[in-house]
Amino acid sequence: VEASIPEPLREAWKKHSATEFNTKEEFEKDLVRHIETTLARSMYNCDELAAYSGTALAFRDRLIIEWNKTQQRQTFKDQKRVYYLSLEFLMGRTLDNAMLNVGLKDTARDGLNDLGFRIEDVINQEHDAALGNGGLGRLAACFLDSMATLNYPAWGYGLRYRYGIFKQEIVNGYQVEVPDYWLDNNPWEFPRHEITVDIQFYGNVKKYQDDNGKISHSWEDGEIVQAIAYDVPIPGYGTKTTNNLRLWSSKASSGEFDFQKFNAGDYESAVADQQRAETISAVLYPNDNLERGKELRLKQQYFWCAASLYDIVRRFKKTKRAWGEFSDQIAIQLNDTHPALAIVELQRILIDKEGLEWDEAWQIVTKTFGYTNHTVLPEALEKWSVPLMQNLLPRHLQIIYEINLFFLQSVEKRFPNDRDILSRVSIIEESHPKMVRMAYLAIIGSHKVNGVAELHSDLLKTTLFKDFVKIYGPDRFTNVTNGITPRRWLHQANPRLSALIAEKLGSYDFLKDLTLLDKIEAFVDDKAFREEWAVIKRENKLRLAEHIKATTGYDVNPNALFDVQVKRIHEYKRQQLNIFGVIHRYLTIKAMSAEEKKKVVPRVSIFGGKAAPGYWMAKTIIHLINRVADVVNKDPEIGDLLKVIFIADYNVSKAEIICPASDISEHISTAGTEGSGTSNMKFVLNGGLIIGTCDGANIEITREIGEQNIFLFGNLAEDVEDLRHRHFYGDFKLDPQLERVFDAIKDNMFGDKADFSALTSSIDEHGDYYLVSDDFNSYITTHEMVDEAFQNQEEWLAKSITSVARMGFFSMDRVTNEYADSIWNVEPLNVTD
Ligand code: C3B
Repeated sequence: VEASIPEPLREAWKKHSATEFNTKEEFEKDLVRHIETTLARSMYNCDELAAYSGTALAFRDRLIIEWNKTQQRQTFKDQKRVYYLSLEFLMGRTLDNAMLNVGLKDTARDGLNDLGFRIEDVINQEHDAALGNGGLGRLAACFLDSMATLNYPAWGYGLRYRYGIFKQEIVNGYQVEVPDYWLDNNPWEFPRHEITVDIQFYGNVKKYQDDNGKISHSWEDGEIVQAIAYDVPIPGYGTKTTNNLRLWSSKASSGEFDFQKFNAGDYESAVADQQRAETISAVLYPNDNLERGKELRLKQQYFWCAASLYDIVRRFKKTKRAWGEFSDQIAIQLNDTHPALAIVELQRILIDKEGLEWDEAWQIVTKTFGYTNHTVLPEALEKWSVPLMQNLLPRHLQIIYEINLFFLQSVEKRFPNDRDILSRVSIIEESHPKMVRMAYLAIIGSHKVNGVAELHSDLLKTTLFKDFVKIYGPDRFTNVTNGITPRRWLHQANPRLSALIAEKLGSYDFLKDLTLLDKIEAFVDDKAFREEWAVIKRENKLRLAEHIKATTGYDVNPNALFDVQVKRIHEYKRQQLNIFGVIHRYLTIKAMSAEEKKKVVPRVSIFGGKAAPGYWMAKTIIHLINRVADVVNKDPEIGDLLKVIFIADYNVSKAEIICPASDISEHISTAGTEGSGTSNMKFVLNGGLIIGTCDGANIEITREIGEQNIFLFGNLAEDVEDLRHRHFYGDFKLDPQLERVFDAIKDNMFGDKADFSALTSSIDEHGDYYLVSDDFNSYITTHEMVDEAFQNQEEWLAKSITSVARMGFFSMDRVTNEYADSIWNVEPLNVTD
């Protein structure tokens, strides 16, 4: 359908085209209009939530005007585009970020003030958009911010979950999960009821032969579910570019299926079908670094891949280009293997729907896709059972077998004498049932595979994907070390530090080129600057102390050393090591004389993070932290010397309060297990020091900021296998100081020891897979060094300033440019008007 207005009538349109507010007056006008009309409220009936909604709507108008222009510009210029496929986008709040990115936060502050509101209260009304679990989802959100800021023509594609990650409550020290229904009052999405795609499941494959003997396949019958697009505008910082995040929502198809049932008078069953269809996009799976192989999850993956590819292909076909140009126009990045089916789906579209030959299609496919691996943990690597896939996606399974056949034939040709290699690299694992190895499919179907930090990418090449390096050569594998957006993680989270830096550097240009931060190193000895730096840290600690008081009831001393570990709870991230260290500290202080106690550096140990609902060990760790907090915080012998805090429901907006308030933060995964980590970067960028293992991006952070500015401890990745081996053969003695900790736990000091026996026995009886005991001594010794360093506040400050100055490398903008150059081959779009 031609929906474009004929040329002669366009003058009338242009005359009335929507305009953007720029001044305080104009903002107030838009705000009041939205409150009085869109929201049907008035000055007699306007609470902070209504003020939030009105402000959000006013800014949304601005975003959508720029969104429209950006999309027109991108269509007109018709350059190569990037599509970022991610099952998770952990966006957090939007309003504050939108105000800062379009440069109108001060205008809004003044306007809201005139109308009776404080901007902070208004901002705090917003519900986080929490469509992700942790690092992987937050990285996708940082990508969107950077791609828009750097003017790349780029879209994100994801799922519009009705329920994001659950809300965590702590009841009697236990985690309780509460559903997060977040869509009420969400002004940031635009339903596109006109953009729908029918997605097929189940059914069977028929083979046809035409008069020339050519074979074709057709996927028939089964059931159809409809995908509806919801668009979220993504404004860049200091640019007019406003990109798009398209999220798909599922609905029953309005096609023949229900009609048959309606006609048969089967209303109830028709409604049940409707509900079944809607469950596809109902809920985000709450596992971080863990795959469970549930059919509904596979449905989600295919639903989202198929809808996104249909959309991408439709847009490409409008340009009337030849298929051979597809990969010159389109780059698709796979955020982990979750979207690996997109590879198969594109091949299916090209051969079954568009009639291309296999080889031509496969060339297009492999030139289009890039695959990012985020973890080497075996339990996180996706495998789907062949029978399950056969039932749900019969044609796709055929194509996977075909891809595998051609691949294995080529391998056999190259390595005719290597029998084993074929079974090792086969996409199909010969187990019972057989499994489809999604990572292998992703490698074979992409032209580039990258890890997310140097160590991680090296480990991929030497362990997990070793055979593929042999087959394809080392050039297919590369590293792009992760980063974070300085807009949210410095400017928005820590406005005073950002302002201080801007004052010294003469502008906020560092927010667009973070390497400019190096200029603040010149001020490291400037007394006034140092003082301001210290004041800002103190105020950020006070803000966190208020949050702690309001949410836990505990008072914490802002002069104490704030020691923070916030991230998903996982054995490999070793929150257990931290809490055992806290118990060690507690026992040590309790054994001290009054004189000795005077020398203790007061500490607040702060934890936060969610455990996957079915991950019992992680839940046990949360329970232990809360029990220790109960005992320690109420012990009169301890007073201010030690406090233990568990912050419930850690999320993006809480991270914005926590990151600027740390003195030291913990990034203490067993060496070789953390892909990169990104909160390590957030803490250092906010002037906190870190204690960490030689793992993930910690290693590159050390290289950038200097070893004298970081507290490293523990065994190295290269020694892990050996150590585990020794445990396995019983050549192992529990660290004596850890034994003292375990004795306290087994003495019921923190409640019934039985509650924690699985946790302690995993270490002292069952092989200590995460090497807690092996690293315990060096961990507590290093913490003693932290205490000592903290007593010299002047040196501590110098470390803090120097580290921030050297963090330029970890900007997401550097990351995005590296992907653009070395994987996507796309150029930013020149935004001149
Ligand atoms: C995470 C990794 O665990 C982190 O080390 C890494 O920084 C981020 O991805 C981003 O690259 N990750 C995750 O959050 N979920 C997974 N399923 C796998 C990795």
